[in-house]
Amino acid sequence: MRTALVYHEEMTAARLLWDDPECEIERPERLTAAVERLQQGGLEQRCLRLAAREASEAELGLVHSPEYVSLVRGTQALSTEELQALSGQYDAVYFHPSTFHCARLAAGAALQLVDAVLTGTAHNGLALVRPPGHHSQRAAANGFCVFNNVAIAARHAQQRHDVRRILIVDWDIHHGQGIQYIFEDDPSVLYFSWHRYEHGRFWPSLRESDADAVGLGPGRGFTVNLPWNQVGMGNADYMAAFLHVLLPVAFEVTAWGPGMGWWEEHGGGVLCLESTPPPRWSRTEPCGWGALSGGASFTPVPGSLSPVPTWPCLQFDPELVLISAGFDSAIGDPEGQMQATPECFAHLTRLLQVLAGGRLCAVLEGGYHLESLSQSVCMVVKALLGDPAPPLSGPMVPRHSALESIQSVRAAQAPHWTSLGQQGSTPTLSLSACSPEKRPSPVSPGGPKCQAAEAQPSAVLSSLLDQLSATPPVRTAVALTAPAAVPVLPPDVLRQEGSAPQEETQAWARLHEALTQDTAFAALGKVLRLLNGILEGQVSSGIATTPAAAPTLEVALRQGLSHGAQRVFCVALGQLDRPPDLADDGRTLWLNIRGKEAAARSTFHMSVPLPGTTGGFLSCILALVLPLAYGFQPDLVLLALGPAHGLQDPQAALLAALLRGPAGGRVLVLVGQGSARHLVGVLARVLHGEPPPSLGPFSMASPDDLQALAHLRGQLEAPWEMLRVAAPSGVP
Ligand code: X5A
Ligand code: ZN
Repeated sequence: MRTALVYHEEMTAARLLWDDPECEIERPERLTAAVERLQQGGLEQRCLRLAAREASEAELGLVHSPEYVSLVRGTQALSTEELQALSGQYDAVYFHPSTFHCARLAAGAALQLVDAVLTGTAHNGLALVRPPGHHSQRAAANGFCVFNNVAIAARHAQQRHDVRRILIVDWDIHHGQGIQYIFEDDPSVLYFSWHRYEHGRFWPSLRESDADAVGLGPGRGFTVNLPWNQVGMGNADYMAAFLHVLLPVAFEVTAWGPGMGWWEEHGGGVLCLESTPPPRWSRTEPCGWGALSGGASFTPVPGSLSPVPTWPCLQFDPELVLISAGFDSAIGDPEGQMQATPECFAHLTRLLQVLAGGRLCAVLEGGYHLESLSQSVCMVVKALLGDPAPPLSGPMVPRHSALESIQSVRAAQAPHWTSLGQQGSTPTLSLSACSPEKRPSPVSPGGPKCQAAEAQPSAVLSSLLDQLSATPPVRTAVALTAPAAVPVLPPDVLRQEGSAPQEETQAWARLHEALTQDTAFAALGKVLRLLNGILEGQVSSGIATTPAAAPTLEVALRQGLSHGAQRVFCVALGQLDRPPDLADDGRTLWLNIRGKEAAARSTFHMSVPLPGTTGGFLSCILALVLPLAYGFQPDLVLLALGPAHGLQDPQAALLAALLRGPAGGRVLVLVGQGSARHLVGVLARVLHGEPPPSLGPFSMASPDDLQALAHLRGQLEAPWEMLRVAAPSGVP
């Protein structure tokens, strides 16, 4: 895992030369503090260090007008008075004689990062830059931003590296209206931004920052705005935004849904198989998907052959992900006034790493609380390096106002993305067996509905220091039963040969007849040893094979609960039943993915059918598995692939990769015998931090699949509020 860190000390040269309370927060110390913290945490040394270069004027011209570039060039020779006068012509901008140089270094750093990642020199990386970029426009500086670093990098990637689809994730707390304007009619760049909005009262107070601004012309649906209408948004709100808005859209490969047209490529044309024209046609150049055939006036006739080859591609599925990584969205920041803790940014990064084969480039934007900024930067770098993300603290209950925002952006985008088609829950009777009153209360602080407490920035920030160093020495271990079934493994994955002590294994084997058999017994010994390594913090995650998946899973669960785990999340695929005599005490959350029925048997025991399509499986992960996992806040995840689990390798890999998130990276995967050894290798690589393999072309969730998920959500969203995609009606 090679992570590039692009930086240049000269970017600290620009500073405010006069009194301006609005601009004084954008200071050189922002960069020095972040870099120093990376060094102290031993993180900088693990990165591939690249010194930033200046972007050329031609490169700046990818986004900015020549007149504007000349104007900024001219500021190098201006007096302080002249600089101040010019700055006053823009909103929240200051110029310094070194601004032109710094801003060219900032854009150049973004370009170098993209070059390193797209040539394979690095897998991912971070550029620490100032001035920031996302507010700047074709011919205007704005909001401390001079050149639009991320937009320039996106255009450069498309022109120089033949990358077509780029996702820009703007998690800065301000709306990057500059990026939005540059790409608003371009379907090849999907721009997602959340921002403090307060119904338009917060800077820059633009109508086009609201959720109903979705892009223009062919770019409709490729601008996704999530306005926060209250301050105080926290980890649960940010995670919900990614799970319920950004990721479904980012993964979507086609917007064809029931009742829409369906085309197939046929030699020189496209055969229309069903009628009903889709809302938009295929992408235009330079995306390389073929020319438009007739635009919006083209009405398909079933059975007819259209004259120009096209391909239905309202899709996303990025080839590169750029993050406008501002940390004014983190706790303590005076601009954002939000509550998300630094480790949240490790989780957001982790979620994005499953896209685009892991080609992820983060470029600094805002972030004005030096301590919060530095820690958040460290968390992103740790995630990029593949280290486990520290568990999220605080109650995982999205705020009412956050759910209203999520609901409104899903509604605004639903015409463009089938995966957002399912709006709020279908009202269902809540679980009678486990109404909130009768439900056993789980061990604090995890589980449903623990009480919200306002996090104190200083306390949160200092406790995080320890976590920077608390990473297990072994990241991934593999324990195999049959030596013949040895998969190809990355070199630093540990091959665990040893077993738990004989007496310990024997004691547990008494639980089940099947565990006393030779190979099952041997496998159990290895599983116990591996699990103990995880529970004691020597190993982060592991995979073990076993011929007796069901009883071995039960032992692993019981051992986990009796050896320090407060809460264990079990995800069981295929024929694996929850042990009937397991206490339903809130310490185990058991999810079966198999069979026919979507059913919540209790708050802590549920099953969902394995969807028939990859798109359905994806929806199941994003809409159900991860919200439950993050809501439960387990300290151990057990993922078991039992007989007839039905998963393709890339699906299993995606699930395992994403399950590294919720429990501090502590995941044990049990693979039943009969699964190909290839699967073990694939799983080992993702647990080790490699990006999961591409899902390939796939069909979106069927209406039945989505119905099953909505049904479960209706049953479960009262206790598991991370499942909500809309604000509950009636309650303010
Ligand atoms: C990059 C960034 C904020 C400008 C705020 C002006 N700009 N009030 O965070
Ligand atoms: Zn900002």
